Amino acid sequence: MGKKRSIAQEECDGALQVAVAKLPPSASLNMQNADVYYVEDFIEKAVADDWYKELLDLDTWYQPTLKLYGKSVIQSRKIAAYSTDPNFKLKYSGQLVDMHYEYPPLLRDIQGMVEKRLGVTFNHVMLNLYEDGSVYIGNHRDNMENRVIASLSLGTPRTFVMTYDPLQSALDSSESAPPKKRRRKQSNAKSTAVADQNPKSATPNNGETSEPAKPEKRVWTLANGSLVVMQGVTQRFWKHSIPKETKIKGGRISLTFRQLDTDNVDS
Ligand SMILES: O=C(O)CCC(=O)C(=O)O
Repeated sequence: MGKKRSIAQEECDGALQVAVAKLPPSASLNMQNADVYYVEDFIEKAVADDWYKELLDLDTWYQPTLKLYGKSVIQSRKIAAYSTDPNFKLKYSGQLVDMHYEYPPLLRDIQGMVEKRLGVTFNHVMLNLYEDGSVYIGNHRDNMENRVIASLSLGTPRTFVMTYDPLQSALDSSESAPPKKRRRKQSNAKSTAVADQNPKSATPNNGETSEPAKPEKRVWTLANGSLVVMQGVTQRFWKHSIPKETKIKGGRISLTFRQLDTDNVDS
């Protein structure tokens, strides 16, 4: 087993702040206790369409069976997983992921392009296939050992929801000041943030009424060809999801590039 460093140690030596350097400050979503970026036009739509079609033909897609409350459930999303290390293993919901070592040429090129543009390297990519709007991913947080996650969207736009839901341990170790005030529109994502768009997802209660505080949410549409980067302490404080949107008939593929700790096999 490899030694685990605390999040505080990682923050101190700056190891978590790896993708920021090459992203424009305007891409930052300025969320409290998070380091999240959104670039709507990371790649051209025509290119994204071509890549979507080619990746759809991969012969490595499969629908994992997950264990939920002791029952076997087939996940609605198909996935395909690749790693840069032939010995690399990963568990997802307790099940070993069907990991492939040799990247197909297109995937290798895409990862190389993302790495160059962000100034970071990745050792793993998980592709998620949402065949239509009935396919979704529930509210979850990624493995805390993920230092940086970059997610490229291809195909039909889907809604992305981030919900403030800090782990107690994160709150205990956080010496952070009161939440940052949300700044007005610095990127396209902010202009569609739910607080502006959807009255149901209210901002936190200011303590002046008797209503319970609602969790803070950020909601925006992941465009065809867009990139989301989540890094640093984000996973400790926020969950994320792609909800069902049954009216959507088109498909989407996300490519989630990660820097996983090779000593840690749980996703
Ligand atoms: O498809 C996406 O953009 C999100 C995927 C995701 O949440 C994950 O792989 O953890």
